[in-house]
Amino acid sequence: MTRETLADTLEEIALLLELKGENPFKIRAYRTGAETVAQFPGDIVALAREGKLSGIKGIGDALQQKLHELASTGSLGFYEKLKAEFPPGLFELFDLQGLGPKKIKALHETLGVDSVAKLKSLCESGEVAKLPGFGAKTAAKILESIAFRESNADRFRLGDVAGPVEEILECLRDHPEALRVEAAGSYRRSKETVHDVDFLVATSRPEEVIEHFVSQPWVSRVIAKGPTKASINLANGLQCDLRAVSNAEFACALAYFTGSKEHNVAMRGRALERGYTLNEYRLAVKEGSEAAEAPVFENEAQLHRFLGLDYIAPELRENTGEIEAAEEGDLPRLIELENLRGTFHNHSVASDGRNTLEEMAAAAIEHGLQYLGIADHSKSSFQANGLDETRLRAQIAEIRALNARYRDEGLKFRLFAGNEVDILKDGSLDFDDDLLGELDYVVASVHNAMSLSEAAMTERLIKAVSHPRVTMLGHLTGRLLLERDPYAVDIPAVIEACAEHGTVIELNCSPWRLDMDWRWWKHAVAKGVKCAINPDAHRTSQLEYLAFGVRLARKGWLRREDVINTLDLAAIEAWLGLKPIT
Ligand code: DGT
Ligand code: CA
Ligand code: ZN
Repeated sequence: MTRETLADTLEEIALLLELKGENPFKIRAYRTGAETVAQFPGDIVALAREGKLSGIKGIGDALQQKLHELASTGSLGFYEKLKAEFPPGLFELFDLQGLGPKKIKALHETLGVDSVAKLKSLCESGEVAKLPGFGAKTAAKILESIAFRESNADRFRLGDVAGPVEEILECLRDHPEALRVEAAGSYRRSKETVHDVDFLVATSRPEEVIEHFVSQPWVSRVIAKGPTKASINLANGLQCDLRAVSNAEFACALAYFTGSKEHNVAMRGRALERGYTLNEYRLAVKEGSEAAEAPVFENEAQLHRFLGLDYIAPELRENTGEIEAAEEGDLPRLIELENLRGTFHNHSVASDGRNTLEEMAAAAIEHGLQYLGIADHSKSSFQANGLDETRLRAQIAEIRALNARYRDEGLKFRLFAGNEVDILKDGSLDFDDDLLGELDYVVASVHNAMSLSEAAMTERLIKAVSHPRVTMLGHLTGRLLLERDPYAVDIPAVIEACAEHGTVIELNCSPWRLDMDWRWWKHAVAKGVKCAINPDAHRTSQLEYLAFGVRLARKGWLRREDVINTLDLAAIEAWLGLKPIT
């Protein structure tokens, strides 16, 4: 049980009570409770477990009971009962962009909307447009977000599949007849979204491993099962395929099923030029060719070498120049998670984060980081509880005091006082230059007015990244994977401006964003732009997002030296123009 689960549960209860039309005071009590739990300076989970919450302002008697039950048993009867009062389809509506609890409540009560399918047909028939507070424009917007959802219905974010995939890998590797097990396909290539996951096992007893695979508790449906392969669905709809091959076939099979298709086609062509055929099982001498017998490859590196190539990391296999580079010995040495020394874009309870500065710092230290940049929202992001000048100055002071304490404790760790400053519609920043100058660094991001024309948006971003106080540009395109398209913007022009002004571009590691897109990094680096790999963590556990960022950075051909937060504390202080804390 974590602080986040406690707070999230209270918040969800508030939402459901709102849908039920309960008394606003009761609803507010849950919201306040959620906030209090999130921001409480001590170990709130232990206090809840031990039933010692009395006297904490913001948590009334009724909530104390519920928090105690949740923390000590892991579930809450009241919450489960409440959820069961609603049709399960209703919860799908929460995922639609631009539909808040108030609108959902109105739709549910007046038109009986209890699923996305029903909402769609009522939008199409014009019923929704007639509702007070909706109108034709809103109905059209809803249809748009439903269409967007449908067009992505069969894709999954990397962040949503990574957990299950690692669990399945572990389970397959546990089988005594499984000699080698890997996940291949787009997952192994670290695509930001995947359609399905392709597992591969080397074994001499395929039936046994296949049986093991299809009989796990997480299998919600067996789509197909044969002697050497099987396909299943997980509860969330993700399809997982398992193929069994012999140990001798494993290297070629792994190369084939990792793809991409375009990469495979080029590799097959290369084999043919040398007198060999290459398929999903082996490299073989082409009929009529004089070429020497091909060996059995133990791993992909041997196969690549045999074809006259350096080993090509899976992330690079998109046929975008990796084969040519491997031939020339020109492949980049890709960045690794262990190379990161700190990170810059993180939130705290001061804006919309879940953890205090101290908790965030402790988590960063646990991750082996030497510095953590705090970049809470600025005042215009009022929906995210953005900080105004007074609160930001107080936070800067709080960070300075914490740093003094870390120094006194002999810790080699520093919090940097930054801010995620809103880029206003005209490209100006949310704070004046004096305040920006008091910060250690500045992340500038767009959070509103996203439907500007491409020309206006490009001008807006160029103006922001040209500002001398802006250190880095946050989530360049504003996309939310499978949810919201990137806004229209001329990316090369923005990269050009960043290069000219020495502004870093963020690779936002949130699995919803992974923005700037991996396809642009090679170009950005060629222009001399540096990358910052930032988790945009809103809670301590989200520092884990760094791993996704590194996967996508590798996909973008980034090396250690291209990423600014691989610099150690002393080097980054120098780079930011800051004096060490002594
Ligand atoms: P996904 O699942 O759409 O996210 O993307 P992938 O790349 O995982 O594609 P998938 O699952 O259809 O196939 C896995 C790999 O198998 C793919 O990356 C390359 C290989 N493959 C599949 N079909 C073909 C094909 O027609 N030709 C060649 N050369 N390779 C293929
Ligand atoms: Ca796949
Ligand atoms: Zn942001």
